[in-house]
Amino acid sequence: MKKDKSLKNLCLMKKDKSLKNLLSSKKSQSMLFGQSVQAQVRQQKKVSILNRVNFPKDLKKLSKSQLKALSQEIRDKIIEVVSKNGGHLGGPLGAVELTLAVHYVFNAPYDKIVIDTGHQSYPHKLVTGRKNNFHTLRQYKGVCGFCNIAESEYDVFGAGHASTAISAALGIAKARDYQSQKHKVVAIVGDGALTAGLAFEGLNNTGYSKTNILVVLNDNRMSISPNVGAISSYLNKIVLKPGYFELRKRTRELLEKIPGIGKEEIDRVFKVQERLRTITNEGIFFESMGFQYFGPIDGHSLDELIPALQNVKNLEGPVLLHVKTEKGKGYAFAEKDTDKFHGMSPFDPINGQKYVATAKMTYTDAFANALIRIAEDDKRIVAITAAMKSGTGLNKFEKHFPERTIDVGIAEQHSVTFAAGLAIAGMKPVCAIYSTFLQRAYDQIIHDVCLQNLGVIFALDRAGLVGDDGPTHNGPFDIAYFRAIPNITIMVPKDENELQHMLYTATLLKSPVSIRYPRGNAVGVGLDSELKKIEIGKAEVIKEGKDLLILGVGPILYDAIDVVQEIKCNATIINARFAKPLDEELILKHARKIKNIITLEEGTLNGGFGSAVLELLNKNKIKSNVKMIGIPDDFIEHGKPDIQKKLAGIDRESIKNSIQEILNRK
Ligand SMILES: Cc1ncc(C[n+]2csc(CCOP(=O)(O)OP(=O)(O)O)c2C)c(N)n1
Repeated sequence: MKKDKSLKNLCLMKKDKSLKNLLSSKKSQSMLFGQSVQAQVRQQKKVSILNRVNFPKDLKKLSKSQLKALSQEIRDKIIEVVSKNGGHLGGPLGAVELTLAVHYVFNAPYDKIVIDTGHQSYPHKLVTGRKNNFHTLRQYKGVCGFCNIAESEYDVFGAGHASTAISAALGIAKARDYQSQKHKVVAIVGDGALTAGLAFEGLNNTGYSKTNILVVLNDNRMSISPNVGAISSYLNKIVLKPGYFELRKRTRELLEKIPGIGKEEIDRVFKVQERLRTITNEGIFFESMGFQYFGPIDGHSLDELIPALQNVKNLEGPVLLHVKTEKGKGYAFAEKDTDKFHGMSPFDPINGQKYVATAKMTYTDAFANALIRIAEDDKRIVAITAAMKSGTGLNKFEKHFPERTIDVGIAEQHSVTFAAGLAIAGMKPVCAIYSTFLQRAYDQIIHDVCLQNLGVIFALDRAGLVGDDGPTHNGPFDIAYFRAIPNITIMVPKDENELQHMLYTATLLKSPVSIRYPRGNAVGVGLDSELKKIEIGKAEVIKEGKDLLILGVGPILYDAIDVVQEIKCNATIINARFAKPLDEELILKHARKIKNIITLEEGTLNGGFGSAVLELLNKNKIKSNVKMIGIPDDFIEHGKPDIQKKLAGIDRESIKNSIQEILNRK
């Protein structure tokens, strides 16, 4: 009671201060403990500017001080919604002023604002017509967590994977020029995204093309973990230039007042001054790439951002504006623990703690623990991540083997060829990459690893459907894309115990291996204390019955086991374990006896495990009733995993229906 009263007083005293200011101050956090964010937000609404802002045109009516107040409200809104729904936090909080300034200076949707990756697009969504639905963020049929062209004309280019913005923006700018249009094109890119080859390819082509385009580099020195690599070190050396653009603007105004000096002469003076400045400063890297470089400026100061953007808006050719921001800006917990607050499951905004503690073992944990065990004995093991150390569990591995943990940045392609180099020279590299992100490295997998039959292990986390992040992050394709390539062994563990044995087995091979496992909690079967070698291409018979043959890979088998028990179906269930090579002998033996067959996988049906079974049956002229259960030829939209599974037809109910349907076939 007493606490509540003091809280109330505090809020009244600080009525003019925003919720964010209150939350940012450590002292206030403890005093605020117990007051719901909703209550604080309600209080905010009394003077809400956000209430009056729906589209970028509304921003242009605001004064600078109103824009500053709006930044706070946007932060409050993001914290409120992400704390309930889960989502990205650090990136969006760090991009608030930058987003407002860009929309203040440019005229979207006429001008095209391309946002890289899109996880930091929440402020953009809030001021481009999606404020009233923002509470549905990442929910099924709700606002998407990334930019999505189907959602809004302000989302110029869809993303989710990093580093595409420069190339896409160049394409958009070129199309504008071909069609004699006049709008501006802006790409907003993070320093993390700049570590990808694709971003460099984009810079290279853009700088050379001389096209009118603005790249805004949002440099917060963070990827998900601290950013790594030479480009990151280079950017860190470039120091802020406070007040530079304001000074420039004032100088111009002064010069314009002097009689006899025309606009052209002033422009010329500024151009020469700019050239001298960029020749001597560290922006020389971008200058050498063909960009006019400006900055760095403080990305949280609207007083810096707005004049800077106005200044570069009408320049000819490729321009890069370097902006320094803080990830998690304005929310003390997110500022302090940037890695954790990059993306969050629902949490208490007052203390920053997640509501659901993950006490259960996840597949990621099982992978990391097994790799640590194996690496203790096998000194050849090197673990590679492409900027996803915590997501892949390699942060744990790094604690044991820092010198054998390598973060290459957002550089999946490089990571695979780098691994190929390690393998050819006697090491045993393990590329721990999400299924969806490995798509980027397909040629490297074929050309650099599989063609040379090198012992690289691909540990594919988040294989299958991932839930709220949606189709950009779903990983349904890996079984199919790997199946097409000679020499590779595709392992699909049904649980965490099999995962550890498969990983161990993979390290004993001298050829490429992919092991795929889903997001989230493992089945909970426990772990054998001894690591076992599994015979390559050997399936496991889980249960024998005469009416139905269920052939599956992965944890989805447990759903089938449950369903079969529930409906008392007399089925043979086989854990195929390997999508390649198949245990042909065992499958054929059962397929010759049982006509009704169901294949099961949490992967695409196009060319996946079920296809492999069909090809085998066809090759051996076995005529069966086959029903394939897997992800259909579609991109499954964002929503909770159970909704996604239902949409894809791989939930228990769908499995049950499929079994009943095939058994009822005449
Ligand atoms: C190809 C690819 N690999 C990995 C990721 C996972 N990922 C999402 S955001 C992010 C960090 C991006 O850093 P930056 O561009 O600097 O944006 P910030 O979050 O710092 O604002 C990473 C690695 C991704 N989205 N795409």
